[in-house]
Amino acid sequence: MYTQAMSVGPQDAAAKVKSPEDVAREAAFEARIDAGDFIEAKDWMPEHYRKTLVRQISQHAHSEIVGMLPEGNWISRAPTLKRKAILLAKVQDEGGHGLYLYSAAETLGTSRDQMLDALHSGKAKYSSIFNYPTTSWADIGVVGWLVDGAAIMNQVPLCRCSYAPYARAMIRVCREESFHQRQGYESLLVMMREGNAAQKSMVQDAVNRWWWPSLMMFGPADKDSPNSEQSIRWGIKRITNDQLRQKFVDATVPQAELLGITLPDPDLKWNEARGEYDFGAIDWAEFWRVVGGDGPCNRERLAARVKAWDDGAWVREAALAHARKQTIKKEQAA
Ligand code: FAQ
Repeated sequence: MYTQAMSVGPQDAAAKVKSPEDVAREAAFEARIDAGDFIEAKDWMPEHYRKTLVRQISQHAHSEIVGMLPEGNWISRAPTLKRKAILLAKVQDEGGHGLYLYSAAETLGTSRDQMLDALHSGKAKYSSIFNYPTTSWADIGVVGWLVDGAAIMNQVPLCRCSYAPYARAMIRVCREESFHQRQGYESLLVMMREGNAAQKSMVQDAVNRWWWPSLMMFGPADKDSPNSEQSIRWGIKRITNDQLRQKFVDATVPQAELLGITLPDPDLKWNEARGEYDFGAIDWAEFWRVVGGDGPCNRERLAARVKAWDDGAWVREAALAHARKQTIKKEQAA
């Protein structure tokens, strides 16, 4: 007997026919998820679970790699040796995060070349936030404070993602992101407490430009998020986009007060009844425009990644030739 399966996703309108074995395997999988089990790479999993993870983890990896560009822009212009060393280490950490995440995605059967092809051809997404320019040194502090702050808020729950290789990668990523957030905040504190009027206004200007894009990082409102319901059901995402955004606002407002800057939202106010901050409407048209490829730096970011890939071809070829030579040597010695 064959059963009609439920739709496998928003994009797969046509129902697929499943064998009785698949139905039984899927029921066992769902029972494991309900019991809070973690899924390993060798375990059976529904195709849509696999695809959802490859999509999310590879987009996350791309975000880390593309995210190196706005900050890399300031390495040669950092104001002191100390700030330069911190920024260098941070950008290098982001590269490392990309590599752990590509490795986690590869355990699902998609090769790194396939993922990078999707990035370079513009098929794959990466976080909207990295399509905004870093126009002053204060942007670097604000990226650490707000962008890494939003990233941690989103990523701590991913340490409990039901797919174990992703969850394990996220533990290390979160430890490093938390250092990143603190160094950003500390550099802003120094500018606000010891800086002159021009430096303070540079911080305020950076906050004005980065606040709303940071709130957009959490993704569309829950009602407009096609993937959330299934991802929450499967324990891939543990907390919804809107809940995480609210937690971020609630955590960030007191930090802004301590810094002595104003967040650019006239509707931002404490709601005593709900025990959280109310905040103004997000410009979702801007968000979708940037996600769709028409943000301030989309073309520049993609071109930089494609160029880096092309320029690195000789390194990959040399590494492969070396690996081949080592294998031949080992075979001859055996
Ligand atoms: N930008 O149904 P949902 C970092 C897309 S790492 C672009 O809600 P989902 C570290 C989404 O992909 C920052 N696209 O989707 C760092 C989907 O399109 P698709 C990255 C976005 O997956 C700091 C569609 O909209 N973090 O910052 C965005 O359930 C400093 C519908 O959305 C991660 O990737 C967006 N902001 O939830 C590095 C964390 N939001 O794929 C350097 C892992 C949504 O169906 C310097 N990812 N979309 O065509 C996640 O938690 C989730 O994937 C969400 C989106 C929450 C991002």
